[in-house]
Amino acid sequence: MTLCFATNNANKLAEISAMLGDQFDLKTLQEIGCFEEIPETQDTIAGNSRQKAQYVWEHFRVNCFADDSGLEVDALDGAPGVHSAYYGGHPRSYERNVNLLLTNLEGKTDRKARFRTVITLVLDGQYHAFEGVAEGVILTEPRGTGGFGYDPVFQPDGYDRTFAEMSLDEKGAISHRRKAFEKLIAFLKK
Ligand code: ITT
Repeated sequence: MTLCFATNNANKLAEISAMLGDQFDLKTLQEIGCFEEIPETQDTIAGNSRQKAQYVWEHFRVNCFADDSGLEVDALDGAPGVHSAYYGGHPRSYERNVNLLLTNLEGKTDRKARFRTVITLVLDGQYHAFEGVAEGVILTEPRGTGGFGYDPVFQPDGYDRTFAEMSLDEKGAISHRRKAFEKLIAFLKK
């Protein structure tokens, strides 16, 4: 079956094609002729993931899936959430995002947070959503150099290291994205 993954992120594409195996003919956006920037204007992570998948289906009539992720912090009423990528302003900067997060959490004792990924799959016009969550806490200062984004300040529950202090494989085994992808793959292989 031909399936497009609506992302321009090469790391995500490599990871998912390894998980999918050769049962699926995975196409990039470029391979289906989509060179434009796909709008992400919804106010939820689930909404944005659906908007991206719907865009590809409606403009190209290709079965596809799209993901969207973000960090939700309890003491900030779920922020940065859908705004995770540009929390610290434009152009996007992981460092500014982390600094603003730590500033906004100064003096707060509730440090609970989670990364959430939602994947939307469109198969012949039918929509299916798959969610993955990684629960943890936000530290008071960054630790580690691996990963990306908020990884240096996010310590998953049950660990005494941040995502940025883990190897790619270690983070990959417990990440929000992995959990959502596993649900997608179980559904596709059914
Ligand atoms: P796309 O091009 O595929 O949209 P992206 O970098 O915008 O890639 P996401 O939509 O998946 O990535 O995530 C939005 C933001 O949430 C991202 O820029 C990070 O700041 C943060 N984020 C998501 N997953 C993360 C992770 O595993 N570790 C740290 N930060 C993460």
